[in-house]
Amino acid sequence: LSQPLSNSNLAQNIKVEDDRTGMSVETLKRAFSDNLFYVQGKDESNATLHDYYQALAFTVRDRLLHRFIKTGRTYYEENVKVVSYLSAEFLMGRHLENNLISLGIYEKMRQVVNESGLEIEDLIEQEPDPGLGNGGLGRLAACFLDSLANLEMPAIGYGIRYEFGIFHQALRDGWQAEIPDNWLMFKNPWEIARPEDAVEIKLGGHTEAYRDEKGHNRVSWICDRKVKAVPYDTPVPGYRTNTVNSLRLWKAEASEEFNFEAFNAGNYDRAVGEKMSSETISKVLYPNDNTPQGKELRLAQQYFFVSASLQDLIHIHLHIHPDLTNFHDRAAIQLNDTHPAVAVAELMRLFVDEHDIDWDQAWDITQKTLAYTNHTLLPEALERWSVSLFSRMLPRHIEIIYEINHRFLEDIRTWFPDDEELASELSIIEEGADKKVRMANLACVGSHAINGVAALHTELLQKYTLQGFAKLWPEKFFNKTNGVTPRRWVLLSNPRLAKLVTEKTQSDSWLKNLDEMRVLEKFVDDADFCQEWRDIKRKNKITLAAQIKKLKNIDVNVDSIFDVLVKRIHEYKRQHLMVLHIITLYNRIKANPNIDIVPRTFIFGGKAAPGYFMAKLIIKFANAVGEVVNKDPDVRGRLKVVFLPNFNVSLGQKIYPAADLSEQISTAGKEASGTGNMKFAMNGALTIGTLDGANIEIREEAGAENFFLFGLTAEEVYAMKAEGYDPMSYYDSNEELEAVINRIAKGYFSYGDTKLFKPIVDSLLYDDPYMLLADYQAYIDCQDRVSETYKDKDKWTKMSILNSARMGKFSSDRTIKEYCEQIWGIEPVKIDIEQYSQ
Ligand code: B1H
Repeated sequence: LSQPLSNSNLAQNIKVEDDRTGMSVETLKRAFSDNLFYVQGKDESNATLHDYYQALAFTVRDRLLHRFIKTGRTYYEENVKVVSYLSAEFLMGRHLENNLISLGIYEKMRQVVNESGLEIEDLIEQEPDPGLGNGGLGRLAACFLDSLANLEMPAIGYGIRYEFGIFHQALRDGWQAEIPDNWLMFKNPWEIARPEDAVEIKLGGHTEAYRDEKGHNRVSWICDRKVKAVPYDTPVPGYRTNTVNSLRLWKAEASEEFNFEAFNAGNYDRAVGEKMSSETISKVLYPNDNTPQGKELRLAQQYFFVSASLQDLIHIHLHIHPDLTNFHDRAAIQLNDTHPAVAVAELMRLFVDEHDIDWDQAWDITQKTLAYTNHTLLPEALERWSVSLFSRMLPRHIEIIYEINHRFLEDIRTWFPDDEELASELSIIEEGADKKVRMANLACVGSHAINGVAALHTELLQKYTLQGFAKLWPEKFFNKTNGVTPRRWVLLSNPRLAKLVTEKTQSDSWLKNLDEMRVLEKFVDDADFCQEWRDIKRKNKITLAAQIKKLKNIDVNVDSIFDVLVKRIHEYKRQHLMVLHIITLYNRIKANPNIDIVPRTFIFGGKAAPGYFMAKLIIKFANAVGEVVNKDPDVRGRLKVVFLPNFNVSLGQKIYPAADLSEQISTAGKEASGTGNMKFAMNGALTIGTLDGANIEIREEAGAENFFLFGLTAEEVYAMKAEGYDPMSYYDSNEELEAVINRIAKGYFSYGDTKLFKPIVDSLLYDDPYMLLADYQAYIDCQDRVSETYKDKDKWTKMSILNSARMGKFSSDRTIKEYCEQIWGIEPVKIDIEQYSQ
């Protein structure tokens, strides 16, 4: 999977050798059995697979630690500027395999494990997939941390150590069932608790004005609750570098002080109750993607991790510097969406109330420090907190927000004297019976940089969602097209492809510079290479087929098109459009059982938010159609439908490399970027997609002739909506579509029950907010072109190679370099290990 360290041309600067750091097979072997004995308290006679996993994990962790410690010390001693990535989600995926490849000891460890009569893959499978995120936004944060360490950039990730991550999805009778994800049940070998760095977080209460000894008017916040935030650090290594950055996640615990008070008052019950209610703050990840949950506890989570992280940063700064006036020169803080946007108010509170900096200077430092990434165009996804809830929980912050808003609107009224409409559009407070704090407006006003996550998305943000701000401060706006890490998404998930690329490029440096994959272009007419390329895809499909057999007991044809749609379930992502295509093909077969059809395996995966009725019904719909299609003898195995349960990072690693066709079929203008689209294309899948999000840029890079494009453009969608969109007219004028809808409506996929899928049918016919019917025929025609093309093996192979070869732009390394240069002002820092080990 990866070359031994000594053979790598990237590893020359890693030279450390002692009992806990040594990389020789002999040392690794000794460490492995030592850890089994002394950490797990087991030996070969009674160790479980999980014990072996733990022993292996600790063996690897030991080898990260000196780099980890040295990295932190270097940042501190050299007093460098560090970027903090604040995110409510980090969807890291399994650590063990990634850490093995980062250190370059995968093959040696395989040997060590084999000598114990075990397979390293079986131990890797023992690690729970840490699901501390919902989907693309959380996974992006993880790819960014990987790239930051790979590029040797000083960085820290700050988030929440949820005790329960995203739920485990089971499918029962085709319906989603949610099972709690108790990922910390066994010890987590990758985290190190740092209780000595705990900070106090205040909540609730009221504020009081007072005059300080210098005669200044000040405000103090008298809270009615305190919780303790305890940090847990997880090492984040770069690929073959000495840099090991930190992901610092906060766990909520009862504050000793408050507990003690209740306890002393003889109120043991209250003390215990308080402890439990404090700990609920970091108990569970809210499982919504692209729709915020306006729950009190969610706001508490946001404030909790933001306050803890900012206090931590200020504390570190004051260790080195006499005051905070140069804070922005040493810290860049990125807000991953508005989930941490309360940072604007909290940083002001810390500066003004706690550190006695005057308002204007505090505001200047705040703006220079913060930057905001927007991830969505869906209006319903923009976070707005009710002022009354906000005031109850954060009474000082609401005052600060009103003050920020007051000063901001005064400026607006000076610059645009007669434009009250502009003032009310830009106001951080939405007026009305139930006043709201608009978190996106707060983030825009408090940041020096605002960015979207793909070219189209940034354009639409400036034109619509944030147009007032874009007109006011055009210089604040940036586009930073997303990317994904080729370490996890090519090397780890597709070792066969990685090996071929390394052979052909005669180096593994493409993993650090994905543009080097372009070299593959020169092999597109090399018949042997093309055969190798097909063999790899086929082997990956066989591996996935085995997984499908294991999980679903369905036999699939590995020579069929693996047509894949995996992502969170959402109406705008249009999973049900793919189901309409399946039914279309099914109808063609039913009408003419001998019809010539290119065999397809339709693979779905994705979780629905537990409270999202339509999304859950779409899961049931895909499963119900699959059940009918899979068992109909007329189909003769030419179509198979598989819904893989519990799509997550580790399942993704098995799916992307086995896909022939990547479905990226959101309504144009709805998907901010997408990142799965990039993972598929890197692994040689061809995309069928709309002109949405990063699809547009993927098509530009791959070449229009290597991309299956269909559907309305974003502008056409808006225009059609403005004119009055009538989905029924498509149904009335398209026989194939009519037959599809009728089959659903008549209960063919629901044992005659015409009610079950009525919400889907009605939504499509009478409303169709995501315009499936408008795009239906274009999609079907495009799918017919896909099938035709697939018959021409040489052509398909060539298109596949060119897709992989041309995805260099979508390495998160490129994205991170742009953020570092244009937004954060961060530069690489070399970590010298030799010096440390003496
Ligand atoms: C994305 C979210 C999101 N955009 C709210 N917005 C959440 C919003 O728990 N919440 O409240 C959770 C997630 N997630 C995704 O971000 C976009 O839909 C993708 O298009 C994009 O690729 C990804 C990363 O930028």
